[in-house]
Amino acid sequence: MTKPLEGIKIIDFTHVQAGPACTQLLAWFGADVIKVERPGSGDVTRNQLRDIPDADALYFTMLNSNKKSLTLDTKKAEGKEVLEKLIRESDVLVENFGPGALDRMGFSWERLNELNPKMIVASVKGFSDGHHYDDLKVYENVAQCAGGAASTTGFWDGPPTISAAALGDSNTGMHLAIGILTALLGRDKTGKGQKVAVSMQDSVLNLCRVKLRDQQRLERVGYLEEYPQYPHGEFSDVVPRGGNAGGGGQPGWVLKCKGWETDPNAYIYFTIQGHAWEPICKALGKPEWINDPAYNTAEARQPHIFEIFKTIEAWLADKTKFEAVDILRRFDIPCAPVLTMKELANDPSLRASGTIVEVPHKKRGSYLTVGSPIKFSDMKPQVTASPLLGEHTDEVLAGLGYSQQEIFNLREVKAV
Ligand code: CAO
Repeated sequence: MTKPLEGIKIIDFTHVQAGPACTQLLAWFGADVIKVERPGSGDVTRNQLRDIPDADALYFTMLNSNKKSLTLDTKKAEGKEVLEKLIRESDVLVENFGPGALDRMGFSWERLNELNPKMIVASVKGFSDGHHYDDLKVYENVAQCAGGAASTTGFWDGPPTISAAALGDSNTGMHLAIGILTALLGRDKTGKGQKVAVSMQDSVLNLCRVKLRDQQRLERVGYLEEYPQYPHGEFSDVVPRGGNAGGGGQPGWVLKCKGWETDPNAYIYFTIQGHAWEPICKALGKPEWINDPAYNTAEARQPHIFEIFKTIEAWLADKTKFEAVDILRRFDIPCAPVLTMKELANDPSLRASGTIVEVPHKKRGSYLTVGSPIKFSDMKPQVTASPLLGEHTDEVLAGLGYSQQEIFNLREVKAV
């Protein structure tokens, strides 16, 4: 089956998570992704948090599947020459080095555009160009703080909190992938490449847009009725942390199920969606609440929402999270068990859909990874193992026209 991105050649000058997540996605969809890595060491994540001595760490393998690896010292003249050849033949270069690193290497946007005017140059940085923090190096949690996620996550009586989801890293990579695909479509029309830049701060903020909504509502009316602070608590002039409250106008909370005393994940998320009030009352065995004016509108429920949640918890006390959801789904109530990574790893539905996949690897044996979360009717992305360091160096160099002797010479000077 022909994959949609087949024929698109990508120089993957990325490392750690934000950039690699982007290029991995493009590789799944058929692009020829050549990861350029420093000889001898490669992407730092190959060594980070290793669970098997001498084998690439899962951090690396789970973000670099379906790629080729070319080792190249791009600070050496011989390495630069190879990179220039590759640039002339490629469609996209993706990088997420610290600010200014590519310029210092001699590959500014102007130079890249001169070498290949059709090439799309895609970058991730912590902050956007011209931002007063644009000289900063940034990792995930820094971005979550800078993008508004941390100040609005957690409980009101605790500190700002970081989400486990990679809002700063992989999320930024997904934004970049959209930018690259858009620029490729643009190139079809204009014949020209362009620079695509995404900052981690902007990408986090994009996912926090409902909190910016709340800031403006707060400034206008002085309170936010869907937050637990309403109506009994106090509001300041900034959006508070709302614990596990539902952010979209449907009250919700994480509720205890059978076994919560010993199992830290024996919980469900329960949402009281307006139109589901009647089925909720029926499910809970509380038909008298259906038409009671103290309960039958969202506004009426809010002052005693935690009393309602307590009643639901009493109903949940003899049900596991799975039993509870099996009952509630019959009443069309939006809810889900709080699933652990172990449960997700073994979930038969996720295995069947290709969202959790087992990938054979030359050195590690097989490992689990998250496959494409995007499903197509005409294509099922196949996940293949991440490359060993430099595994495709000879192949890529030969493809660029280098002879065996020239490749040997490049090795002699440690350029590859
Ligand atoms: N050959 C020779 N040199 C190479 C090379 C190669 N193949 N690949 C990289 N390098 C060099 C770069 O030229 C740069 O050198 P100089 O600093 O001397 O110019 C250096 O290696 C890499 O620098 P860096 O700033 O990218 O790396 P770091 O470990 O100091 O910082 C990070 C890491 C992630 C904080 C930084 O890259 C960054 O802020 N990136 C942008 C934001 C981002 O993507 N962050 C998310 C990372 S995922 O959590």
